[in-house]
This record gives sequence, C-alpha cells and structure tokens, in this order.
Amino acid sequence: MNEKKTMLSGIKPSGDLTLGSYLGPLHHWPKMIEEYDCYFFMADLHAITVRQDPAALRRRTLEQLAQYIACGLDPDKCTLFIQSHVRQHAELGWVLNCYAMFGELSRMTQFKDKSAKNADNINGGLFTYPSLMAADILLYQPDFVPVGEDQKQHVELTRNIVQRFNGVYGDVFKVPEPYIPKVGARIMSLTNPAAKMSKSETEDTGRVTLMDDPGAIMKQFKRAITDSDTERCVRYDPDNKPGVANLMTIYSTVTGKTYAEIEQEFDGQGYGKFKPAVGEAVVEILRPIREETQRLLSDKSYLEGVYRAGADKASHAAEKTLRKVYKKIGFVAR
Ligand code: ATP
Ligand code: LTN
Repeated sequence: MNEKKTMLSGIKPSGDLTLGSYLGPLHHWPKMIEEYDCYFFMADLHAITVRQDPAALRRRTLEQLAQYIACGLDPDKCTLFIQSHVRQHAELGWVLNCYAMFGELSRMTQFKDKSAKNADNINGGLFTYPSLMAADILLYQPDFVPVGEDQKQHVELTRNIVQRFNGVYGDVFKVPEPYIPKVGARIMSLTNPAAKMSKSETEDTGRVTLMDDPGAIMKQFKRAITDSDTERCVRYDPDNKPGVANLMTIYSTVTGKTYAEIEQEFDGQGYGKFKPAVGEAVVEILRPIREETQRLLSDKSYLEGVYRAGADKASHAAEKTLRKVYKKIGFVAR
C-alpha cells in the first residue's frame, strides 16, 4: 500500500529561471522527493497567457526540465513532465472554469498585475488562469502544494473550488494545503527591492539567472541596491533597509547562517565586503547546477526519455481523477 503523501508544483517557462525561482521553490523540492510522491512540471499552458516567442518557449521548457534534474530532482524518484503533454489539464481546466466565479477570479492579484503590465493583451486565459492551476493541482489529489508567497491566493481559490465542487458532488477532490517556505519565500529584484525578482519582468540588472556565469553574477551583486542611509551597516531591517534585507535573505538561504550570524560576520565592514561575499556564495551554489544543466542539454534523447515517461505516469494518475469528475457531473461515458 502506498502511504506516501502527494505533492505537486510547477513553474511557467515564461523566462529563464532566476535565483528567485531557485531559492523560492526549487531548492526545497529535492528534499521532498524522498518523503512524498512528487509531481513537478513545466507550466507551458500557463506561459502562453502572456505572448511568447515559440522558439524561446520551446528552448526554455527543455532548459527548465534540465534545471529541475540538475537541482536534484531525480526522474526515477519523482514525476517530471511538460503540462501540455498531459491533455487532462486542459480538460479539467475547462470544467473548473464553470465552478470558478467571475468575482473571485477578478480579485486575483496576479490577474490585476499582469493585466496592468500587458494592457494590450488582457486575454481570457489570463483571467481564467487560476482554474487551470486548480486543475493542475486537483488532478493529482496532492496533500501539499509548495509555492511562493505570491501563489498562495491561487491555492486558496483552488480550495474554494474544491469546497464548492465537493459540496455538490460529494468528496471528489482532496483539499490541498499551500506549503510556503519561511525563508526565501520572496526574493526581490537586486535593483528594486520593492519588486519580486521575476523571470519575465525584472530588468536584466536586477536579476541573476541559473545559467549566468560567475562573472555576470558577481557584476549583478556588486551593483545591487543597498540603501542610502548613513549608517551603512549590515543589519536586518526590511522596512528601512529593504535592499540589505534582501541580500541578507539570499545569503542566509544559501549559507544556512542566521541573520544574527550575518550581522556579526560583517560587523563594522560596510557593504564593500558584504555584497561580493553574497555574490560568491551564490556563484558557488549555482555553479554545479549550471554545469549539470549544460551537460543534460547536450543529451536531447535522455531529456526526451524523461519527459515522455513523465507524461505517461502523470496521464495515468490524471485520467483517474478526470474520469471520476466526468461521471459525477453527468457526462456520458464513451
Ligand atoms: P513570471 O515573471 O513569468 O510571472 P515568475 O518569475 O514570477 O514568473 P512563476 O513561474 O510565477 O515565476 O513562479 C514559480 C514559482 O516560483 C512560484 O511558486 C512563485 O511563487 C515562486 N517564485 C517566483 N519568483 C520568486 C521569488 N523572487 N522569490 C521567491 N519565490 C519566487
Ligand atoms: N501559477 C504558478 C505556476 C503554476 C503552479 C501550478 C504552481 C501553474 N500551475 C500548480 C503550483 C501548482 C506561478 O505562476 N508560479
């Protein structure tokens, strides 16, 4: 009997993965594959809610798969797949659209943000994005959904959909819990600590990608915004020194040191020592990931084998849920 709990998460291949993608969700995932039955995917259906260049989307989807593996997601121990390969996502997404309310979809912060930023392309997919995300989740009946802070609202909407759906049809879906890591839940842009470091929106100077070489990473950290007060000391004070706090969060997540230890380490040294030290720690954590990703990308047939096997496994699990849903809502079985 399989008593393992189930976990699922995904990232859109809408830009090159950043240090935020790594320290937020990705680096927590490898620990989970030993303990849980895990599904991780490239959310390409979600990526097209914003216009994508086809060649870039294809490249980033495969690169993201290689990065998942390079970060420690062993394909023999978890299920890695490309969302569009498992057609049940689109199918259940449609059904759940009919159980998600216009009012609640209108309240989603991500929809408001993305609409403001893509005023010439506020398409239906951008609006109904959370129903597709609910389908991603519910197809696999996971206990937990590890996501960053910004996705909590979508997981909560998923829980509302479950309650509404189960209220009518009985216990069809398990109610999923969001799982949000405390440290690293929100890594900010290096040049604008008020904005999340995002893979598609942060300007190049404010982010570090997983494929950046050491020179590029060091350059970004050296020019990172700290603060303009006269104190110029390394102290954790997110309200008054958000840039320093962000660098401390990065350093703490990468090295495992507490904020107090970091304050002590750089006591009396100003930012001249601190910024390159954070850069060096990041270089060392990203180096093996970049090298392994490059190696995997040169082995296309291996990657193909991984995503095909992953899609088969995921479809099998997803089909079980979809069949149950179709039956409950009254569709005629084929
Ligand atoms: P986009 O720029 O295309 O909107 P994004 O960079 O914001 O994308 P997502 O694909 O929306 O990234 O996020 C994938 C996962 O990574 C989500 O769980 C999200 O919360 C998390 N995440 C993204 N950026 C960060 C960040 N800077 N800090 C912590 N977690 C993050
Ligand atoms: N919406 C998420 C990506 C995503 C996801 C999911 C995360 C799509 N489907 C299912 C967890 C579970 C984002 O923008 N980060």
